[in-house]
Amino acid sequence: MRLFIAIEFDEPTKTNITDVQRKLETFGRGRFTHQENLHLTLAFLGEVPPARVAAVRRAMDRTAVEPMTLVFDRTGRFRRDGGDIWWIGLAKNQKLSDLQQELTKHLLEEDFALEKRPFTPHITLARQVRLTTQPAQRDLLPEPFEAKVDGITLMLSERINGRLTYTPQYRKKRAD
Ligand code: 2AM
Repeated sequence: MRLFIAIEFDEPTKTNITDVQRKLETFGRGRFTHQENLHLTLAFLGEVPPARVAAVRRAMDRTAVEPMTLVFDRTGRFRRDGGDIWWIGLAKNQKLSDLQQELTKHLLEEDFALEKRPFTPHITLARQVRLTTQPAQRDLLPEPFEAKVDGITLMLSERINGRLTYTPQYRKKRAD
């Protein structure tokens, strides 16, 4: 099973993100993330045998999810030969960094091999993007918006009839 742990968003937040996608679309072409797939990845597990799902759940259960508010305040791109990846990013958030670090620690304690690359919180808006004009930040995101974090979700990633589909496997709610 291809698994990752992510923060899901409510519908108003997804609408705010798709508004940014629609603006980006006016500058060129790309493969845009479907609205239902928009999420923020905290940990990417890759291929995991089904028998290890219980260990992932234990790691999630040991991780305290404090109430927090995310602020989306920037857009950017990762340059790629086949077309760039465009993303929306977050203002620095200590609670989010702590959450990601605590989750990572508990996953390592359960013997999951995680990549050691630094955490760059972002939501992928589109891949293989080729733009005819470069937008200014204010063209895509005229003003920041916020989202509350409700919990963390273990997601299964698979292709169903050629469509990338994420299916929640387990949710750990935030502490109240
Ligand atoms: P991306 O959007 O930047 O590609 C499901 O694939 C989720 O896991 C996506 O959020 C994706 O981030 C992330 N992901 C995929 N491969 C990853 C990797 N090797 N390391 C970290 N995150 C990864």
